[in-house]
Amino acid sequence: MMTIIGERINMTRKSIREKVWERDAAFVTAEVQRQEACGATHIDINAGADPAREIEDMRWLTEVVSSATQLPLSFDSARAEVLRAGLELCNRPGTIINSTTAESARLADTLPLVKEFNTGIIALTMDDGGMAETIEDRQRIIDALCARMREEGIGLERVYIDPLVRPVSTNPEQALMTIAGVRYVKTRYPEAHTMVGLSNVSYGLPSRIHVNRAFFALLVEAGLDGAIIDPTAEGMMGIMLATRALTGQDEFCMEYIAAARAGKI
Ligand code: THG
Repeated sequence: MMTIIGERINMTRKSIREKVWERDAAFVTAEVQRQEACGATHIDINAGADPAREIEDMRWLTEVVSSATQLPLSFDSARAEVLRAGLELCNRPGTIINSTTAESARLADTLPLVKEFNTGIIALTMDDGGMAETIEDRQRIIDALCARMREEGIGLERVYIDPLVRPVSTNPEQALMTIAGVRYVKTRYPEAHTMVGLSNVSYGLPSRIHVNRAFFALLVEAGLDGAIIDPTAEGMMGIMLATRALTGQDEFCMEYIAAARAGKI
């Protein structure tokens, strides 16, 4: 099964930000339950609108989201104290820390949390030199991340490598390089997982949903096994499940059929 992290509880979205600051629990609850009904396996929480309020917003969101669903959460922040605030309130089996990078300060902050709370961890292909640009950058950073996780005793089955999705409108090679990153993880570190924040790919383009869906299909063919998406977006779960069936990743189309019967697609 694919890991599908529902991305809608993200305070960089204006509509969510306003509702959270109004402490509108009913609105947030409905957003969570809609994502779950469409097949999310995790709910991402990103409270990163105002750094001065991020901890208290993360606490409030964690309480509301964890009351709305039994799904495990994905705590989305670059700040360890914010991640800790969420983890102290809800740490179900399957919980994911989103995210760390290969930057030395970020690893030093987040890996102790991964061990203390026994969570999964999403690791972005960035290091002290910045964001990975080329395929070689991505491979080098993936190697460094996996080596560090092993040294720390963090099994790669808990690690989700995110080879960074960049807008295809700014560089025509970016989408292909993300796909190559997924293939590299799958061949070189088969126990590890892969994860992408899919919608960045269509940033700056009109009718973004087509680009998102096509990219999802290509990534799934390459072996992607996790994605941060809006599972309520038209056709997203359908194209993922269809691509898995068509590429031998869903024996007898069991997952496809189950999702259709459950009204998810
Ligand atoms: N990798 C990892 N985590 C991530 C990302 C990633 N977390 C954040 C982000 N990228 C994925 N989450 C979202 C959440 C919401 C939106 C996009 C990505 C979103 N965007 C709309 C847009 O881009 O136009 C609308 C914004 C709005 O409503 O204001 O909704 O890559 N590990």
